[in-house]
Amino acid sequence: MSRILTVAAAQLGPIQKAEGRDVAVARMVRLMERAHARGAELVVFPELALTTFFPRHFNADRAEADRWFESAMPSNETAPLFAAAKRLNVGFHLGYAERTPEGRHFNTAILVNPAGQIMLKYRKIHLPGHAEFDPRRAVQHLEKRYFEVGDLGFPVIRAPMGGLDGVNMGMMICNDRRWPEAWRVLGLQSVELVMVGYNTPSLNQAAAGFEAHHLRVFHSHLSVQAGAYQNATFAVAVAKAGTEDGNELFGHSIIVNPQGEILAQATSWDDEVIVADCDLEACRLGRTTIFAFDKHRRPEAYTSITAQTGAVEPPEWQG
Ligand code: CDT
Repeated sequence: MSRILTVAAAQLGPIQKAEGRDVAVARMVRLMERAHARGAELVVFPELALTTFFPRHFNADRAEADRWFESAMPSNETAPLFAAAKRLNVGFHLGYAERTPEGRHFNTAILVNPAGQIMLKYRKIHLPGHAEFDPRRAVQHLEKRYFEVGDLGFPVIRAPMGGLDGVNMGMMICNDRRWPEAWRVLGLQSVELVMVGYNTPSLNQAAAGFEAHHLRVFHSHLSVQAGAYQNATFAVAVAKAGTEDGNELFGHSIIVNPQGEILAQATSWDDEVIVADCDLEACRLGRTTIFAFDKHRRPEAYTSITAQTGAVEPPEWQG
């Protein structure tokens, strides 16, 4: 019997540095309405969806960056999102910069049900970039300066969503999608839908070697499609897109099925809704055959994955 959840990826066009949360939230409410009109029961927004991607901007005084963070969720500024979810009877996923009451800082995502309850929170674990100003880079990527490494693991929750009594839902954020370990930890919790928001520049600014431009989107899709296939799950990968503060972010948001096929893809670099009917029963084939983890995994051969961080050199052949 099919279990269909209609899911929307609500891609956001650029949010400029000077634009307030009110501008972003109004656009997001409009996207929620458009998604609802197309039958969506769950709307997925990108990473750091309320502001510009501020880690590209250096603040010598770390505290000055606090203006990009949310100390409360919901707040007066984000309350319209929760109200729209209630009015339209849709759930939503939101990425934002979180400042805790203790003054800790995280790159965070939440899953909210139509009643406005936060059902799941994730704090980004694989923080890319650097902590200090890098003069070699044309554009900074200071996630390691502004955020702590997430402390919630990769959580999955089973909860009602849309017309379904229980959906196994998990989250990761942007750079996490490139790490198979993140996907597998979600897979080991029988995830059926992975939500991942991203802000990915169209150009590699690391100035550490040549990377052909077209490979940027390819690597993003490759990672999401492989992660979905190898863990027998649906995945929704949602971008912030377009030219933000003079820097281009690629869009190409996608919804992927457990075979790794793209069901829907955004084509603009602006606000855009894509929708797909996800029959969660389709997760069963992979997880009962080639990726039946309980039958085929060999954790005793994987110990280096948790015991070591960097790669070591192999022994030399003594022929
Ligand atoms: N936001 C984010 O994680 N972006 C990274 C780009 C890293 S470039 C230093 C990504 O993996 O897409």
